[in-house]
Amino acid sequence: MSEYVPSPREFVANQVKRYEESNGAEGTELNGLACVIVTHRGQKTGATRKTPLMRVKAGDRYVLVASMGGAPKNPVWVDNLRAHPEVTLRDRAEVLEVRAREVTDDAERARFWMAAVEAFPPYAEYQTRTTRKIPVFVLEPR
Ligand code: F42
Repeated sequence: MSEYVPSPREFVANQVKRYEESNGAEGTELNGLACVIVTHRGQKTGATRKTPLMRVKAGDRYVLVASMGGAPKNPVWVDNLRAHPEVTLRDRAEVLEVRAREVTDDAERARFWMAAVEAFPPYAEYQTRTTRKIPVFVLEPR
């Protein structure tokens, strides 16, 4: 495992620290809604990166939404997952070794998008803020 480089966003780096140090007992929510931590590999630096995301499940699958608050550009973790889809997902005390697959089929995406908005309603508003089609990934067993 390459060196972990924390997010330059202090709030994000702190949440990852609390979440992992408490083995998923603390730092697991944002505004009272559940979060997960995705550990992935930097596609430029090869560094280990850890990104908190809202916890979205569709059936037994986890779904990742690259909303970035509806910003015009994708978060760069999207580049990492596209280059290195083998990631680790932490959901509280559970840690899963999975593979991220970007969802391109419209019907499949609509199903996952519905689950995402149900889990975190602001996603719907974020999508109205940008012409960027917010990337959606589904995590599958390796
Ligand atoms: N972001 C979302 O997009 N969706 C969510 O559901 C979400 C939920 C959430 C909950 C709690 C919380 O604290 C944060 C949450 N966020 C959510 C924000 C999320 O954690 C990320 O901070 C945000 O999505 C931005 O991701 P980012 O990967 O763009 O992060 C930037 C700030 C970053 O870390 N940049 C680094 C830097 O030094 O500027 C580089 C990181 C990196 O991966 N570099 C790659 C490398 O090789 O090391 C190269 C990447 C490239 O292609 O440039």
